[in-house]
Amino acid sequence: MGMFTGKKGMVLGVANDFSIAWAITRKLLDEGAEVGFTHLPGDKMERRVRKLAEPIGAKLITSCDVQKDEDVARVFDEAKETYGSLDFVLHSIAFAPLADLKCAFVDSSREGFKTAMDISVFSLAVVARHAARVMPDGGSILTLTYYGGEKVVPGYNMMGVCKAALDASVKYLAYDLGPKNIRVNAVSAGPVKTLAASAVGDFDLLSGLYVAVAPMQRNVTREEVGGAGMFMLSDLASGISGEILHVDCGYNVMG
Ligand code: 0WD
Repeated sequence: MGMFTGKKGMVLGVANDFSIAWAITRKLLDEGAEVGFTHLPGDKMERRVRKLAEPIGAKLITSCDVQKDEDVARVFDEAKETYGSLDFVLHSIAFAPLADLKCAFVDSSREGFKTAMDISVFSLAVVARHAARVMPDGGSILTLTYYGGEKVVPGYNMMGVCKAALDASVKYLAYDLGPKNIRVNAVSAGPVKTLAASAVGDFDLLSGLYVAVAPMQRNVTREEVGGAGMFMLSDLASGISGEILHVDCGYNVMG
């Protein structure tokens, strides 16, 4: 019997099998979880997610643009119909327009900032609000953040400001939902090569920096981020809420 036997959850943010959300999902599946998925609207995005979700027998695969309140509400209505209730939700979503991601924060656009904050930060609050409706016995909500929200990481630009706001959101949501026995946490992952990462700065330069600076002198693996994410969603972490767990080979402790 696995740690997640009999437990059900929704995963938002699988783009392909390189996605951090997929690495966490695999660990959840290993432990016996039942998982439903959302994908961005559009045939291409749906096909990508179905390719991964159908072989594992996912009962719910549905579209969701987190910028639309009605989409998020519908996802959790469908989750209730499909699963009755949920034990966990993984929010592994971030976006900023490429032009704003690539330029210095000082030069970024107002529209780009609104979009990036809406998708990468506020969506966690909306997801948590609707997820809470289908977690009558409590639950665990996890998001993904990055050190660039704590300290300046050259090239992370606008997304660093978003992650700072996301980290604060985790703490306020943990406070809001704690009385319902719903935990809200984040895993702060070191660089992992994914679609989203390829849009951020110079990935090879950044991962080289981790090898040079991190106490463990290497980069974190996808599997390690997956395992830590699974842990935070599991009952083993039942006393942890409002936490930003660094899974970065120790990089964050260096001055
Ligand atoms: O090194 C890394 N890859 C790190 C990533 C280090 C630390 C943190 N993270 C974070 C990211 O900032 C993000 O919050 O992990 C999270 C997941 O990122 P990922 O796994 O690196 O990236 P990816 O596989 O691209 O998944 C992000 C997904 C989108 O994929 P694409 O690339 O197609 O945009 O976020 C989803 C989408 O599936 N997404 C949305 N979902 C719903 N509504 C929306 C939206 N409006 N926009 C993006």
